[in-house]
Amino acid sequence: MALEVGIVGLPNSGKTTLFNALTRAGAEITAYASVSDKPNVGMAAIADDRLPRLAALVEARKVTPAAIRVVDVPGTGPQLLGNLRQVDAILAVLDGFSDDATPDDDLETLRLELVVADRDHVERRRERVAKEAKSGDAGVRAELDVLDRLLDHLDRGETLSGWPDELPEALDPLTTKPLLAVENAPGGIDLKLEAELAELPEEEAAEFREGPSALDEVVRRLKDALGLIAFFTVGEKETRAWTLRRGETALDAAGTIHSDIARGFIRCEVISTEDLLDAGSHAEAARRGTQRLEGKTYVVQDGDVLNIRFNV
Ligand SMILES: Nc1nc2c(ncn2[C@@H]2O[C@H](COP(=O)(O)OP(=O)(O)O)[C@@H](O)[C@H]2O)c(=O)[nH]1
Ligand SMILES: [Mg+2]
Repeated sequence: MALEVGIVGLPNSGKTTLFNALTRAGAEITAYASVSDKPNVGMAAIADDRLPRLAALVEARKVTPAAIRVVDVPGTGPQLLGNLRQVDAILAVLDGFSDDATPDDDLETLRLELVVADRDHVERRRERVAKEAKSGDAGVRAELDVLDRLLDHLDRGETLSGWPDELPEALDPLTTKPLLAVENAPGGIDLKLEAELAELPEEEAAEFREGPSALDEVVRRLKDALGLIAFFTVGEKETRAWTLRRGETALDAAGTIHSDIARGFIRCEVISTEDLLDAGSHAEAARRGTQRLEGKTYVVQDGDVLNIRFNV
C-alpha cells in the first residue's frame, strides 16, 4: 500500500494547484469553489538522486520512482474531510499570495475545522455503538463508555491527541495525524509557478528555479514527518525506489513489493547504495564482500539495495 497524504485548505488557497504540481494530473483549477465534491486522487513521484545513478549502473530499461498517493478534497466540512481518514499525513495549503492574505489565521481556522470533523466522527461512532450496545455485548458497552468520556473530554476543549488512554480502534481521527503547513506565496512555495514548471521537462524547469524545487522541499518535509526511508531494487528490466517507515524490516520491504514475495521470503541480499556504486557491479560488490545476506527481521536502512530471494 502506497502512503497517502491529504490536502486541506480554505477555498482558493491553491489546493488543486498543489495537487496538479505534485501529480502532474491536470485537474481542473477554478477561480470559484468547485461544483463537484469528488476528491482528486493521484500519485506524486518522490525525487531521489540515487535512483538514476543506480539505474545507470545496470542500464535499466525502466526506472520507477517511489510514489505517494495524494488526495485533494474540495472543501472543509466534516463530510469532505472524512475522505481523509485513511491518509498518513495532512498538508495544509495557506493562501499567502492574495492582497489580504492571512495565512496564520487560516491555519487556525483549518485546525478548528479538523477538530470539528473529528468531534462529528466520534459522535457518529457513538450513535452507532449506542444502538449496538442495547444487545448487551460487554465489549460494545465498554466502547460506548469510552466514547462518552471522549465526547466530554472534547467538549471541555481538549483534543484527541490529548486523550491520555488509547483511542477506540474503530476511530480514524484527523487531528492525530502529522500536519504540514505549506504557505503558497511568491518567494516561498509559489504553487502557481510550480504547477506551470511541472509541465516542462525537468532541465528546463530547473533553469527557471534558483534553488531546488519547492515541491521536492514539500515532499522532503513529508518524508521527515512520516519517518520514511527509501530502499531500492536494482535490475536491468526495472530499477525502482520504494518507501518504508524507519524501523521496518526486510519482510515489510518484501510485502511492499508484493504479498507473494513476503509469503515466500527466504533471504535477502543487502548492500548500501554507496557500496554498490563504489563497486560498480553486483559481481564486484560480492567479490569485495560488501554485500551480505539477511533474514526477515533485518531492519532496512535508508539507501539499502535489496534483492529478495523467495519461492512461490
Ligand atoms: N497569484 C497566485 N494565484 C494562485 C496561486 N495558487 C493558486 N492561485 C489561483 O487561485 C485560484 C484557486 O486555485 P485552486 O488551486 O483551484 O484553489 P483550491 O480551491 O484551494 O483548490 C486559481 O485561480 C489559481 O490560479 C499562487 O501561488 N499565486
Ligand atoms: Mg480545488
